[in-house]
Parts: sequence; structure tokens; C-alpha cells
Amino acid sequence: MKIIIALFVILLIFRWNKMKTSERLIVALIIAFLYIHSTTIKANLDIVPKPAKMEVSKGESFKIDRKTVIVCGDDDNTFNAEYLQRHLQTAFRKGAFKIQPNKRAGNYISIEIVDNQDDKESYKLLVNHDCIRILAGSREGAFYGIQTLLQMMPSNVYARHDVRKRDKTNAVKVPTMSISDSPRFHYRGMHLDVSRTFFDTAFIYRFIDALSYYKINNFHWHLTDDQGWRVEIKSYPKLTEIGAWRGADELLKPAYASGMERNGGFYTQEEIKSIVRYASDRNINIIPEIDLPGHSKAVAVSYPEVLCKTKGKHYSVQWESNNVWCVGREENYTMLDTIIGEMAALFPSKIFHIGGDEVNKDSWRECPLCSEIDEPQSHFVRRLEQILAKHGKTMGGWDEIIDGGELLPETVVYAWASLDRAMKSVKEGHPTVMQIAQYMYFDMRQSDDERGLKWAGITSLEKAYSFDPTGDVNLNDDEKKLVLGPQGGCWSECLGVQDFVDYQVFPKLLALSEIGWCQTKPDYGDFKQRLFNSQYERLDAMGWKFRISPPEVVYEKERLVASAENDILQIRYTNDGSEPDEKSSRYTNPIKTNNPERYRFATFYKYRSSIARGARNIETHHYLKPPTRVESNIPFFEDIERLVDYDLNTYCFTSREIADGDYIKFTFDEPVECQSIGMCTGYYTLAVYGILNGHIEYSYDGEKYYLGDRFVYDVTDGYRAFCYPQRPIKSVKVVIDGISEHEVTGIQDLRIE
Ligand code: TNX
Repeated sequence: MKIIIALFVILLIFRWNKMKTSERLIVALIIAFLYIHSTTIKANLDIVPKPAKMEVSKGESFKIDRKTVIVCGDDDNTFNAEYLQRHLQTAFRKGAFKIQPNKRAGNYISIEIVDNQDDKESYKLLVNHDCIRILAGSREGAFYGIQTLLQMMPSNVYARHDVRKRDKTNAVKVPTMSISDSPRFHYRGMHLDVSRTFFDTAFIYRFIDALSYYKINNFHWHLTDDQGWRVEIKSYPKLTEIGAWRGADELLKPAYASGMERNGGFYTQEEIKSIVRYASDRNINIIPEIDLPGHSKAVAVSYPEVLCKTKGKHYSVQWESNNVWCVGREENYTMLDTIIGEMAALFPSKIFHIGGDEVNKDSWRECPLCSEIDEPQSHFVRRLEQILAKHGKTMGGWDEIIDGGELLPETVVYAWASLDRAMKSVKEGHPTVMQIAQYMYFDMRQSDDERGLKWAGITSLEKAYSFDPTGDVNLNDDEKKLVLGPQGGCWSECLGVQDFVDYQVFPKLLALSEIGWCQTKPDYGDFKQRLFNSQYERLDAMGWKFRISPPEVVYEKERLVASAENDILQIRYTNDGSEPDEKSSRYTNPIKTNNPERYRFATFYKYRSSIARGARNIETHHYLKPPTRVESNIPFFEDIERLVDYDLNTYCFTSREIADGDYIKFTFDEPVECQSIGMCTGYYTLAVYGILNGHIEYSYDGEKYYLGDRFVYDVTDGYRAFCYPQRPIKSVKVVIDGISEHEVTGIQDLRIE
């Protein structure tokens, strides 16, 4: 359209002097018409979550423009009306979208509360030629009607910054239609771990907004874990004075690449109250979690008396030692009663989550108080049930809470470890939330060369989308009623890296949204089409740096062949090993080459790109594997010879905290000619559990050592250090010269090139 106008204007410049006044008038009218139409856009109908029933009629439409008003006479819906007004104003050039109590002749959007037999979350959205009506039985339903309407509007309704005038819209044409919609599950949850990585309040508000845009109605806030206690408790101030901070000089040591500096934070009670209110206006219930009795290192450094009085070190699965509350110490229950009491006053949620997962029970066996108790975990959980009941709460807990003893029937189980655990919980009669790791863990990696944990397998968008909370488990109809709904899980060990939370959560959250909302889930192709047609743009407007799927690249018949998931994504590449950017060459056809390892490809959506990749079937590095001896003063869990088998998949963990003066020395049988030698630490392909303070040294004769690089953090390889010898080299040493991150450290094989 803009090009047509430009051509038209050029034509005029040459002809204007020769025209009559009447001709000029006609031309002016045409320009005005074209201008108005150039900023009238069509409503988006690629809605997520897809409404249950949507009948669009052909021909007629209603135009939302600057004269449209919002009609809302119901006090309960004042927030909803203002919310709609605010969002529309962001995207429209002039419209004030005045709110008025009474209907007028036409050109309005009304929010009407009607007698509704259906559930309170259902709504109808009717578009006639002169108005849009949102009909619902409650403010919840009306809010969802508004969300559906916003999905039809330009993406800028979600913009968080001032939209430039020229990017605003004059009018949106919505076809006449009728939508009638209600959710499949009344519990649609998203969980976020703010302990391993602290997210500030601004982030939490944005996150809540995103949940509400996609009709998710529970936010499970994982507020405490080993790496930080994040909720202010007035009666126990040390929980946040000490337990919310990690760093070299703190009692809680650095972990998961949090660095030497003081790092962390917590939410004050005032901040929490505001967040809870904000969420509740948007139909979101916030379920607080304090993770007990394990995952409690942050408590243990703040109030060490809560631990069992034992001598040994007992590690959790995440290698935290002595992080479990003593369950025989009566004062602990008094303390928990007080903590829960303060929190119960902040969170109106009926469910209060107490964790309960991954407890190492060894300290209980050794403890004189705990060893007296039968089934101590179950004993603890049941004591907490009583405390919670006293504060008017129902307990929620990870699926371990069903082991070892009978619980109150209403206790809500959060099934995470497997579908089998979910079935066990349901068969025992518990309402169960389905946060099954194999589908719903957003911290898992999304394909094999991407960042992220992988203990539950690779969890692609498609895998997540395929989840059916009641269909994937073998349950009868009555049992199915106990399945409350799905929940996405976002643990944050690996999210300390900038924007990585965006990458893991979006667009996956939209898959979660449809799993929870859609009565009949559309097929994956349909979902993806809507993603590309309209949702990428929306996430972009919201400011999320969402994941863009990387290209598939293979090398066959001397050609590199790359493909993207959708045409909307462009593929760009480099042939010097560097990361492609927006200026790199555009890939259109297979590339003939004998040096495929030099090529890197990435897909681009607008100015943003996916991770870069080479061909799947080509190794980019050719590491040397010279016969090598290894020695160290550090004890390892595994056989140290694993460090010199040059298989990157077999490596070693230290069985104690490493410290200044520790070393690992590699000596080659014959001097090795190479350009570089590198040591990457932590889990192979995962940048956690690495060396925080150390350097590499190298020697040509095995006696005199030269200084190589210090260890620095890299998001792919963890803390890593390199050296670049000038001559054939005899020996390399990894030298630790300061405090470490975790209580154990992963050491990998050398990478010699
Ligand atoms: C298991 S899921 C945990 C978390 C980790 C997560 C990482 C659960 C109840 N416990 O502590 O962060 O795996 O995926």
C-alpha cells in the first residue's frame, strides 16, 4: 500500500500544475482514502489458546476505530474495562476508548455480565456490524473474553514501551463472528524457581502479564531452595539477611555461575502483597512454595540449628551437603508455624506448597532425634499438613509426599518425576497437578546441541505440545477428575545467563496454554501455523527474547543443505567459523564445499537469530588423543583415568570442595604439537559445576611451567581455560587458586587441537 501511495505522489508531482481544480480535489480525496486504509488492518484470527468454538461469517465486519467506546456498567468489571482501554490505547493512534456505563447506538465494545450456567471462566464474544459484545457470568470469564479480543488486535496492544505514532493503527476490521469458549482444565499452572536465579519484581510482573495473556491462572512461585531464600519473614530476618545472598564473602557460596560478587535478592512482604493483588486482578492465583525439608541450604546457613546434629556430610542429588531440616526437633515446627503463618497472610491461595522433594535421609538415620521416628519424611509432611490446616491452607507438595504414609485426601500432589508417579498419586485419591518433567519441564534442552538440562530427556516444543494430562495416563473416568490440570516447570539452575529464561519459556508457554485450555487440542501443525502467523510478533511486542528454532543442516554429496522450520525464518551463514548475524550471507540453495566444518548457520526472525549450528554429521573440532598420564591431589568419585580416555562423555567429579593449591597434572608420553589446549569444566555441554578460580599452566619439558589463561565463564562450556603453546608440549596443569563454586566440581578431558 505504501508503495502505491509513493508512486501516486511521484505521478502527482509531475502532473499537478496541469490539473484542473476539480481533478485536484478528486486526487486529494483518493489520497485521504488510501491513507486511512493504509492504517486499517484486519483482525488476527490466529488466536492462542484457540477458542473452543469460533464461527466467522463472511462479508460483514465491525471496525474498531478512534470513536469506539467501551461500555461497562458493572462495578466488578471496572478493572477489566480499564485494562481493555489501556491495551487498546497502546496500539491505536487516536482512540481514547472512553468507558461509559450505558450502551449507545453503535460503535462500542461492551462487557456484559449475564446469567451464565456454565463455569465462571467461560465467555462469549459476539461481533456484529456495529459492536462487539463480551458476555460472561463473572469477571473471570469477561477477562478471558478481553484476552481473546486483544489477540485479534495489532501486536502493539502488548507493547511495554511507548509505541511510535507511525507504528500505531487507525482502525481494525473485525469480521462478524461468534466465539463461545471455556477451558478444559480449571487449573492451568506455570511454575518458576526464583531461588537458583533471582528474578526481580519487574520480571515477575512481566511474567504474570504473559501468563494472563495466554489464560494461565496459577503461578507456582518456588520461593526457596538451596541457593536462596526469597521471601521476607519478619520473625526470622536472617533468612533473607543471610540466606538470600550468594558470593565469595557470603555464607552461601557462589553456585551455578553466580560469580564471586554478592548476588541474590528477595521480595519484601509489601512487594509480595502488590504482586499478589496484580495477579489476582488478572485471574492468577499465586501458590507460594517453600521447599522443605530438603533443598534447605539457604536456611541451614542462616539458622544452622534446624539441622540434625550429625557429623558426616550428606549430599543431595544436586551435591548440596547437609541441607535437610531435622524432623525430630520440636522447635523446628514452631519456627515453621511462624513462617507459614506470616506467608499465609500474604497469599490468599488455598494451596500452599511445601516442596518435599529429593531429600537425602541419611542425616535422619544418624540423628538421635530423627532415628526414633517411623517414616520421618511422612511424619514431617503430616505435621506440616496440620500446621497448614491451622492457617486455613491445603497442602501442595512434590510427588515424594505420597511415600511412606497416609495424607489428608485433599492434599494436592504435584507429579513431576514420571507419569507413573502421577498415576500413583491419582490412584491414592489425591488431586494431582501434572508437571511431568518429560513434557512439562521448560528447563530441559530443546534439541541435543542446545543449552539446558537433559535428565528428563530432550523436551522440544512438539514434545511439550503432545502432552495430554489425562490421556497419557491410564485412568478411569472418575480418576481423571482428580487430574487438576497441567503445569509448566521452570527450574532456574541454568537460567542465570542473560535472557535464557525467555528462551526456555517462550514460545513453550503457548503450548502449555493450549494443553490446559483447549477442549480439543488442535494438531501441532495448526498450532505452529498460528505461532508463525501471529504469535511470534506478539511475543516480540511483549519484549520476550523467545527461542527461534535453529536450522537443520546436513552435509551430503559435498553439499551443505540447510532448512528452517518455516518460511518466515531466514537462514544466514558464515564460512569462517564465526556466528552469523543479520548481515551474513543469506542461504537460498545448497552450498557446494569441501570444507563443511567452517560453515555456521542460523535462522533469523526479524533482527533476532537462533543459536548457530554446523552440519549435524560433521565434526567441527578434530581433537588430538595422545597417550597421557594424569595425577592430582584431589580425590574424585570416578576413576581419574576417565580424564585421559579422550571421550568427552566420561569425565570426573571431585569428591570434595576444591581449594587454593589443588591441581590436576597431565603429562603426555611424547611431546604434542598443537595450537591450543583447553580445559572445560562442569557437566559436559552444561555450564554448571565448573572451576571458578583457577588457571592453566603448560610446560615444554615437564619442569618449567608457563602461565596460560585463567578460567572464565562461557555459557556453553562452563568455566574454561586455554593455553596456546609455541612448541611441542610435554605437560599441562590445571591449578586451582581460590574458592570453588559448588561442593563438587566436574573436570573434563583436555581438548587438544
Ligand atoms: C528436580 S523437580 C528438582 C529440582 C531441580 C530440577 C531440575 C523437583 C521437584 N526437584 O530441584 O531444579 O529437577 O530439572
